Amino acid sequence: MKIRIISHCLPLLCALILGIGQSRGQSGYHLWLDYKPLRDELSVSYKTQLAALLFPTTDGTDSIAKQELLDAFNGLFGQVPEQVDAIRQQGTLVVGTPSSLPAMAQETVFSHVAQMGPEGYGIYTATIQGKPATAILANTSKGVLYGAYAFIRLLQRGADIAKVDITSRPKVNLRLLNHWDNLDRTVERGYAGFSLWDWHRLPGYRDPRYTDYARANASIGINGTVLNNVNANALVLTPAYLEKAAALADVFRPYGIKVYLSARFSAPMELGGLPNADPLDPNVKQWWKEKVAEIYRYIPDFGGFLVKANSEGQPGPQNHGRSHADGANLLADALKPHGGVVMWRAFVYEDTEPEDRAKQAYNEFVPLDGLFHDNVIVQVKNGPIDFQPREPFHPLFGAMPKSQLMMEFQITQEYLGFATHLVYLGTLFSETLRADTYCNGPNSSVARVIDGSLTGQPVTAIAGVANTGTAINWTGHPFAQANWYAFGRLAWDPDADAGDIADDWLRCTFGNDGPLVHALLPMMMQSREAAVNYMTPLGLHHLMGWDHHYGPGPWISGKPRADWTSVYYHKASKDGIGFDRTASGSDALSQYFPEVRALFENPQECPEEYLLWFHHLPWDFQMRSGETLWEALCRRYYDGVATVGRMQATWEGQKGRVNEAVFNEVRDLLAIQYQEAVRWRDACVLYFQQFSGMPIPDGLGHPEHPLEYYEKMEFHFVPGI
Ligand code: BDP
Repeated sequence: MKIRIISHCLPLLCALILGIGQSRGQSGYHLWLDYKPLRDELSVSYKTQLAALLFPTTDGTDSIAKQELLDAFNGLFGQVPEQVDAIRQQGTLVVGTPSSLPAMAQETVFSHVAQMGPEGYGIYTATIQGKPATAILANTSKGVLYGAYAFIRLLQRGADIAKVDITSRPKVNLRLLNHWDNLDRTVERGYAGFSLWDWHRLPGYRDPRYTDYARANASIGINGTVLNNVNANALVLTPAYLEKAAALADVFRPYGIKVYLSARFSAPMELGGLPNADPLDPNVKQWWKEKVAEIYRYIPDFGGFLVKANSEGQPGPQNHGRSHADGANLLADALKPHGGVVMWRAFVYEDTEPEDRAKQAYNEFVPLDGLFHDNVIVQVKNGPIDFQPREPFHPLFGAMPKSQLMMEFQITQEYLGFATHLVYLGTLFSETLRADTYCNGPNSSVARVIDGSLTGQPVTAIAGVANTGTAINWTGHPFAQANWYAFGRLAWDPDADAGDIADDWLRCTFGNDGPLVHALLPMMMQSREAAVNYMTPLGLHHLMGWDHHYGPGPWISGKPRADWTSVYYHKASKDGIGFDRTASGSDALSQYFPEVRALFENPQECPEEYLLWFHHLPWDFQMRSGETLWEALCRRYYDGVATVGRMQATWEGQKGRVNEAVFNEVRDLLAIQYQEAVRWRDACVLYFQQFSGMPIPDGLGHPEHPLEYYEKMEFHFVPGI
């Protein structure tokens, strides 16, 4: 009987197993590292050019690089090169450092190595020992690893490797993901499942996925990860959790990735039983000193702490009458002997003060310029409010020349449609990085502030709040992978082009398919502007639903604090809309350098993208297009939705070009995005119409439901809280 049941079930079991296998293969799990076969003619030439591999390995890191090259060659053109220890007459790929290849170190091509620093690499077509070869060279095995991934990317793009001459080194030293992962595995503002860190089974069980995570990050140059939420639980600093964090650090180390932790400022009280956490108290100093020494016993190359202090209820030095500099320096001094850093967040605003929230971080931090110790980096969000679909750059960039400043972007789409909306963030990141602060005259971009080229700051860093989770495709939306990817690439080179990065991502993810890229690249590049338009056009901001931040909520008011409501930010009334941040209003504009002020000061000249961020204007204000402000606002809302409609059509055109599972998933998500975009548009237009008293311009259509319908919508168990 049993046998009969088994034999009956066997086909079903096989189908299930195969189905699961197929679904993982098709799911996007392999990210941009899915080595799909190239066109035949490319394969033929690569087979000849890369017939032999001369790659003496020296440690775990370059061994990973070697295996990755072998896997990539096998996948891309179906050939595993012969491994040799002397250069062939032709067709050899030489990989290594001056010390791993001592017999060749005097060759001309090695002269480039001097410019590469500890993490850079070069890829060259060269003559070595009188023979034509391809070379991937670096100073360190970490550089070799990055070079290997860059070379694979060239192959994935079908590049002509008969003439390559690339030297690349990262412009920013510390390139980190910030995980807002809690110890119970929920992820604050996470939309891709639970935390990747299986704390309960660590350190004993090391999920192979940790290795895949490290590999993905290494492939885009990310070299650090903060494991836990900035709203930190002090428990992460206890031995039980340090042992778990150490296991993760062991997995990540060969991939060049260091582990960091978010530290809770009151930990000396919670864990150490001290009566206070005053940064100037010798007992508190001693506690941190010992705690840090303990951490380094578990994790010898521990990177340091990230701290959210005196912000949104988190404890901090101000609880003890001390400044942010006192707090940061306390931890920095404890870390200093071990080589660790403190990333001290500037995302602060008073609990009580009714001052424009956009001004508060600047007011708090600028007076502290010059007081931070040299292993402190002040971590500043891209804009002065909070990761909105569009914000001007944060006025702190360029305003603290005697301090080290770093960038914090949000990769997870808290305010940009969660993991449901296709919104490519490369353009958002790049817009901020390229913005000119004028702190040192023209060409003082935010990128140049954070890469140290303006200030000479020795420690440079950039962080992105991660969008990864246990979702089989890592990020929930297949296209959200592009945001992780773009973050890494821009962290390496903040001046890189967001379009080139998207092009790379498309080719590496979906195969090197020209027509597909031709169709999808413009779609990606327009996607963020579409989201801005259907959510918060013309400089509006903070219009989202209460607390969970899902969907529109321009009507949110009457909450415990004004600056957590929408009405505080849009200030819509019969006389107009927008937040006056000029001298006649909050004067936040005065925090920028004069050239930037001049750009935004006059509503007639202010770029329309930022108009209502800086100005409160009447509904009949004349836009440059000749429309009234009300008409322009409506048009933007409708344009945003229309763009999503076009994105759907573009995607439909890719049927058969991407695997079916991903095709269907993106198609269905775009349909949800369209519905949600319509809801944003209709809710906002109707809400603002109460004040403008003007009709929706002809030809745009009319919302399906009355405003009340949208206001009454309730959503339960929204992810991310
Ligand atoms: C806000 C998020 C909140 C974070 C906070 C932060 O809504 O969950 O804790 O930022 O950055 O955007 O600390």
